[in-house]
Amino acid sequence: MATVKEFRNNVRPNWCPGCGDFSVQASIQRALGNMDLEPENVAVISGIGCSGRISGYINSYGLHGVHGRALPIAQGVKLANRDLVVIASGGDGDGFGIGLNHFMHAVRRNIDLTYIVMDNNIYGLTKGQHSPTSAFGFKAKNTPQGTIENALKPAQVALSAGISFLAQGFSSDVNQLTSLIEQAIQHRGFSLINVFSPCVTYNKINTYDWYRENIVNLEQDENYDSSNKALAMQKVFETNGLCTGLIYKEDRPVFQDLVPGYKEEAITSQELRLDDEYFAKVMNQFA
Ligand SMILES: Cc1ncc(C[n+]2csc(CCOP(=O)(O)OP(=O)(O)O)c2C)c(N)n1
Ligand code: SF4
Repeated sequence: MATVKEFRNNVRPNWCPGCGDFSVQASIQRALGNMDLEPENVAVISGIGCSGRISGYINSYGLHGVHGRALPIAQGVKLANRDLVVIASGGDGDGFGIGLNHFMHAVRRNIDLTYIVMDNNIYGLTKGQHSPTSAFGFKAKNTPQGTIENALKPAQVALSAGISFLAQGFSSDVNQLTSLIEQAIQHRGFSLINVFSPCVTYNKINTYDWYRENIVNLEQDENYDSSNKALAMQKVFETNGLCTGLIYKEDRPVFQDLVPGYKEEAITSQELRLDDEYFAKVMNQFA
C-alpha cells in the first residue's frame, strides 16, 4: 500500500523559499498517496520553467521535456500505456504561451490525463518577463511601462474549447488542491487544474495576500452547480478568472474509446512482433 512518503525522492527543489510551487508538489504527492497509487503506475511529464522542474521532484516515472511540449509528450505516454496515471505539469508561459496550441488540441481530444499548471503570471526561470496571464499594464523587467497586451484567462479558454474537467486551486490551500487533484485523476478525460502559485521573487503584484483578497472560492457557494456550463462561464467571467474549486465537469467520450481498433491492453504490454505475411508483402515490393 503506497503512502505519500513513497512519492518523495531525495532531490531538494531549487525553488526560492516561499515559491508557490512547493505546495503544488506536496499536493500532488498527497493526492497520489491518498489514492493508494504506486509510483511505478504514475508518470509526471513537464515542460521548461521553474515549475517544469517538478517531474524531477516526484518519485514516479517522469520526463522533463521541451518548453511548451509537456502535453504532446504526456498524450503519447498515455496512448502508449493506458494503465499509467499521467500528469502533465508546468508554468503559465509553458502551457499558455508557447504551448497554447497543444493545450487547445488536448482539450478537444479529451485524452484521459491531468494537466496541472502553476500560474504565477510571470516567466520565473528566465528572470521576470511578463507572461500570457499577466494583467494588462503589468510592469515586468521587459515591460517597464506596463504590458500593452490583454491577459489570457486560462479558465475562459478551456471552457470555450470544450474541456471536460476544469478546476482552479491556490498554493496556500493545500487541502483544496489535493482534493481537486484526486478528482481530476479520477475523472475520465482531459482535466486542467490551473493553480494560482505566486512567484515571490519576480512578481510583487500577484502575491499570496493579493490572491487571498481577490479569489472567489466556489466551494463556499452552495448554489454553485459545476455541471452547468453556462453558469461556469458566467462565474469565470464575473470573477475575471479568479475563482477556485471545481468549475466544470462533464462526462464525454474519451479519445481512446473512439479510436477503431485501439486495444484494451496497453501498447507497452503487447508483443512486439511484425506480422510475417504483411512484412513479406512489403519486402516483395522491393524485390
Ligand atoms: C523554445 C524555447 N523558447 C524559450 C525558452 C526560454 N524559456 C525557458 S523557461 C521560459 C518561461 C518559463 O515561464 P513559465 O512557464 O511561466 O514558468 P515559471 O518559470 O514561471 O515556472 C522561457 C521563455 C526555452 N527554453 N525554449
Ligand atoms: S523565480 Fe519565482 S517561480 Fe521561480 S522558483 Fe523562484 S519564486 Fe518560484
